[in-house]
Amino acid sequence: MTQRFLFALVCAGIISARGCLVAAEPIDWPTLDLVPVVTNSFSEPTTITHAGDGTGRLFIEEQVGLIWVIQSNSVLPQPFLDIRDRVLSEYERGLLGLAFAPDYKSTGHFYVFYTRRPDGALVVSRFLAQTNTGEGLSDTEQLLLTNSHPFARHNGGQLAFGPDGFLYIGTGDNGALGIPHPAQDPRGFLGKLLRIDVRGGTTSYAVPLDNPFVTDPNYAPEIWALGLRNPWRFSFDRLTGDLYIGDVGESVVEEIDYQAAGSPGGQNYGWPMMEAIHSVFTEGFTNFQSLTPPVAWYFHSFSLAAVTGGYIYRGPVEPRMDGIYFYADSPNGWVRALKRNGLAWEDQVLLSPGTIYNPNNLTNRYISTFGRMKAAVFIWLTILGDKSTSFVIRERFGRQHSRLRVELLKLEWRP
Ligand SMILES: [Ca+2]
Repeated sequence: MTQRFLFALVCAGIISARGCLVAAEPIDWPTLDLVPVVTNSFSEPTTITHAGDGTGRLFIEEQVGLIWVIQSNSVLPQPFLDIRDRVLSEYERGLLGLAFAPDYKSTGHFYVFYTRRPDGALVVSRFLAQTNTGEGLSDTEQLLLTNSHPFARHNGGQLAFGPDGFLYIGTGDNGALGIPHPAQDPRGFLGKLLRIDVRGGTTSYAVPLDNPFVTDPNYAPEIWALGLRNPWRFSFDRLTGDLYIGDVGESVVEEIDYQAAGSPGGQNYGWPMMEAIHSVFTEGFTNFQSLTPPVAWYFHSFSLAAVTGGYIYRGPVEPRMDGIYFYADSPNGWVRALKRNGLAWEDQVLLSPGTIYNPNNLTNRYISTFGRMKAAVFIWLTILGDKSTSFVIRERFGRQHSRLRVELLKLEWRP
């Protein structure tokens, strides 16, 4: 590894950002509160999103294969979609992603990511919602993409439409080493960010002509970026179109990857050769300059840690909240803020486990996922009843501990 690359890595990080670049004015970080949205408890929530149709509905996806609707702060009695008959839900597997088409209001199209029965393969499908009732129709499934995924770990699962109107899909590396490693295999879909064009709505999908590897016969043309381990939540800044990826680390470091709006794609985020500035499996690999390091990372001496990627807050009301990327560590229960300040990235823990919303004064909780609707950012907080088996959610997905409550909370600022 070259000195220059090392310097670039260190300067991009949280700890040394101020030391490497001349920072702008210090960031005036907000003081956060967490406000309950509904009193209902949910089971293994994986996704919080909205349809962009102006109805104000929040959609809550449960790992087992259900999608619920929250409207006016109450949960509707009937699920929006029930596909438990085809979802394999165990460990990290299940119904993991949901994205509504940008033209959902006129087409009724929405997309889900799940692991299927019985083999656990990754599936991305299109469904149709009934326009009069707004109910998703489970018998309208149109399979777009599948990929074998023999192990239960590292499925990825995020779906999101980019500002370019294309559907982005985050896949995990399957949790097993191999040659080539899945995340570096140019032909395979695992450990990648994929980008497809589903706008036709009738054919399965098309590959955008400006995908980075579309003319390279060695690559699957759907690949937008590679070298990811388990991108548990990526999101676009709805103002700028910048992309943030929370990539769950092995046992030492967790990271946030970044891609500026207008990027041509093709980034290699480094797994399994590197994670953050930490070398992992480098045998036979020398081209470290070709890797894109994260913009933020945190080391942990404890083995239980897993980043949960979140969202950028954009809203006119509170300037201190604007432009902050909120993310979390699921088993450690804190909420963290990342913000670009001039050329530097600054990072701050805004809610530590000691101050997090915790009416029962329990110490064991995790944050499984984030959501956003307009000028609001939401999190799931799971409060557990026992501490001894507090596995990382993506490692065990809550199958081995008793939980007292799973709460949907909104991030608010204290004036
Ligand atoms: Ca990486």
